[in-house]
Amino acid sequence: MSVGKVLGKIGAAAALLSVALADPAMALPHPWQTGFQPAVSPVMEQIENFHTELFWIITAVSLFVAALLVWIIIRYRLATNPVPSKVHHNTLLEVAWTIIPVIILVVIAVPSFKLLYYEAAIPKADVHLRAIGKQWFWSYEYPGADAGFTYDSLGLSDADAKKAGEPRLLGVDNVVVVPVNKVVEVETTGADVIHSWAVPQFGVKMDAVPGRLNHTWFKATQTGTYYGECSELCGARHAYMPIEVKVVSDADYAAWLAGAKKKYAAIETNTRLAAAK
Ligand SMILES: [Cu+2]
Repeated sequence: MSVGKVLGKIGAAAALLSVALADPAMALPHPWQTGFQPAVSPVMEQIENFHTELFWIITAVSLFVAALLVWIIIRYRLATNPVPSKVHHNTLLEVAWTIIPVIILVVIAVPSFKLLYYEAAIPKADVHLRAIGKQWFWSYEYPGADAGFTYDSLGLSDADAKKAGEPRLLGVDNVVVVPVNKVVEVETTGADVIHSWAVPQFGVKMDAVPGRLNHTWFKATQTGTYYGECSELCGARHAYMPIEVKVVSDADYAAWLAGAKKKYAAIETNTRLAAAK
């Protein structure tokens, strides 16, 4: 490969990266990505903050242990310390290396539990969505008097994704549509085996278990298209049941809802929840 070609590739990658960083709604995973995709919900923002806090604590502990190790290797090597110490008790030291890790664990536990409870306490929902995992696609239900329809959402083939301008293995035929800045309560269940409904930018990952109805929530703070994957190994085509969520304005949501009621009303579904058997 010529130098020009390599530079061209680097330029293209940098352009892709700058687009991804500038616009969370365009933030698809990209090669060499090490951080999260940009947060688009309050839960994901808090997950990121917690992750950053943990990162610094872990870094400090690792550097301290590594430095101690290097110091001991050098200071107490055979050449400088030919007669090993026979000391086998030091109460102060033992109390210190018990208490200090306990304090570090408590410092980690407090924000961890706060976040856990924040995720678990579902605020009053504006929109209810049911995601039913099936081998190997998702069915969605918009329950309630103002909606009341069901549809299947299948991953696109490579050729169809290309035609539709959708990313490979992430685009679907019938997307989930939700309004921006509204609390969406998601109920998940499985119709056959365990699946998991996950959208990283919302900080959502909830198992879809046959015979159970699990609850989670998100509030998307920016319009755009967000992607996820089934995140529980569910069989041969586990990697081919993506999730695509379009976050739109209230007006666009109302328009979509009206159209979806008509579009999906005529479709006979064979949704059979294990929970309802
Ligand atoms: Cu699955």
